[in-house]
Amino acid sequence: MTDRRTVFPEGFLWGAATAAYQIEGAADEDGRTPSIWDVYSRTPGKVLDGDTGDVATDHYHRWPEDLRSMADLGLGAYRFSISWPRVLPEGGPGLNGKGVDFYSRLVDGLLDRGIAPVATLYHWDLPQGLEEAGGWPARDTALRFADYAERIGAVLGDRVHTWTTLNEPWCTAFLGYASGVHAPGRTDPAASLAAAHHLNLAHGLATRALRSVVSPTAQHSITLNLHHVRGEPEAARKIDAVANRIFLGPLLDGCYPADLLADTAGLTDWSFVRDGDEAAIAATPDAPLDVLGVNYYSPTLVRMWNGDGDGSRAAADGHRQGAASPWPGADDVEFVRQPGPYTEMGWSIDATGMEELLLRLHRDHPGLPLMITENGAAFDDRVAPDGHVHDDRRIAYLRDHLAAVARAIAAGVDVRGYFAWSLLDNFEWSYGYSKRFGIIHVDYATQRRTWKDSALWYRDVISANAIVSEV
Ligand code: PNW
Repeated sequence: MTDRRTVFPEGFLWGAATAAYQIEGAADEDGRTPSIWDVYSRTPGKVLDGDTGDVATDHYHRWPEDLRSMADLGLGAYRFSISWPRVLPEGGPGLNGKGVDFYSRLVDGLLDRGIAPVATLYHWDLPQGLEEAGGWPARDTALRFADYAERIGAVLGDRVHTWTTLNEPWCTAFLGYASGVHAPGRTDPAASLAAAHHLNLAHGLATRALRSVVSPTAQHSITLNLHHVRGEPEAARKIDAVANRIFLGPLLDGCYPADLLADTAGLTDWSFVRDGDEAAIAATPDAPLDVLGVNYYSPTLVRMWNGDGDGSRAAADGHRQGAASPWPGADDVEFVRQPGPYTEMGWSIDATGMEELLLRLHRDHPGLPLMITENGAAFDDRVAPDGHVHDDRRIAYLRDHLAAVARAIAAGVDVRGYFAWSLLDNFEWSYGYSKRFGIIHVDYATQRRTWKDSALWYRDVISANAIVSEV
């Protein structure tokens, strides 16, 4: 038997990702004040089974054990997020020492083990008070975010390898303010478009504020959940506009796409975009986007609504049935159920979508370094009687998607790294603890961690810097 190896470039960054509210718990400890997710998850009927992030995986207390797992996996990088209301509690005088210490110890622990800290400033946990003052549809939230970025940058900026301003602003704007299946649960399409703009502005202001205080060698980024859209050209164009180009346009081309403005003209006149905003958002030579983070799980298939389809009109695969649409301006687009196999989320498994997405980004934005900041799958994992978790389908998913990354790299796309979502099973937002994305299993009754077979497999990939298959 011989080995066939798909080798990755030297220095390719192998990582795993998490987010603060999904793993930390300790929701009311050491001065942390509520975020919109605390309020939303504690509201009956919002999250499956009434689950909340109050305890989650208790990572706030168990981080030394989790750090040992990261080291044993051989991770080159760890992507985590900083909880805004933990480090800047509501009504406080400024930075909360205890909250900052938690991240400071984590960062030092990562560096001691040779793991690069990749910090995201916003993975959806807006301080509740800022929501009550208007939330992301209000311009002031962007200014407050830049202030938060500058303060935390000033204390961690000498040690963090990569700064990511926002995780998936599409989810924040459209699941949070249009379909309402994420916190804060508002269903106002016009407000969701204002939120998208203020998220873009928040990125632009914060990334510049950060640059003024952090190490000049730090990398700066944003992470988008770009949709790889297939199907009828007009339907695909509309979804591409309101899913992808609403963020890529101002960031990389310096303006919002004209077709997006036309598609949404019945909802808003976009007067929340003020003179100078697009320049404040755009990546420029003095404030470049050093790397674009891309989260990919599944492709999207669309067609124009004809009234009798079996797909769900303006509600994507895997979205809660009966919820409002997260697609302002695209009510006439229908989302078509795709061929299986599917993950436990109901998301179609198709690695070619990731390869095509990477090629498209390379074509549209040549020279832009990319990083897969999330990729993974939820399956119904159980600890077997032999004490192991035999998650062969996750291994196949990760292997096929890594092979897709390797093909894109071979075709000339500059992909710098890959982060598995997620290091640990965790609080999967409106699905609570019912969906397990981890490569490490968590028994929530005991908080016991068990490496799944996929973690053992990933450790071998990392140490070989290659996918090895027996042929
Ligand atoms: C991402 N959608 O969320 C997030 O960054 C993670 O926090 C999350 O756990 C992971 O993917 C798995 O869901 C998404 O409905 C949530 O299109 C929803 C969607 C996309 C991404």
